[in-house]
Amino acid sequence: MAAAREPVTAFVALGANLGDARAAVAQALRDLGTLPQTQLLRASSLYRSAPVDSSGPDYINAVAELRTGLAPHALLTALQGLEQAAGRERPWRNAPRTLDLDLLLYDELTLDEPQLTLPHPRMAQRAFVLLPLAEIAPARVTAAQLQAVADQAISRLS
Ligand code: PH2
Ligand code: MG
Ligand code: MG
Repeated sequence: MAAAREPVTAFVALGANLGDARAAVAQALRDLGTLPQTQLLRASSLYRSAPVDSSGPDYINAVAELRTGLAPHALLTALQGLEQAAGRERPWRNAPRTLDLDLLLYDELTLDEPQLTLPHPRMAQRAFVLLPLAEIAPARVTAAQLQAVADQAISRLS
């Protein structure tokens, strides 16, 4: 067994636009808290957003804050396991999907590896990440960042 690590805070972006996307994102929020050595600290509201550099139906998006003792790559592998369990297929880049779980932030770590770049390299360009992140962790998002994505179509669901 891997040695225990000091738990850190991590943020995960959730998205889906195939099948019952709303149910898939809601279920994934619950599943995140069942990962080994991991607690769900906060979940944003669900948001409906128009596809950005993608196609198909509108997306359902959300952001979760985790406390986790998993190492970054172990957490990434666990997230990919949840995507697989939700029937994720990858026919082409940014294809419509049943579930996408992206690691946005892992403590204050910066990483630039083929498998994992932290912070997530495109998070600041995407309203569907910034709005739910600002809802649960306002200190992580600036007004200028929100202003820069203000033209992207997104609405918060009740
Ligand atoms: N994810 C993408 C590409 N485009 N657009 C929306 N609205 N929501 C997403 O989650 C999303 C996207 C790549 O992961
Ligand atoms: Mg993604
Ligand atoms: Mg992804």
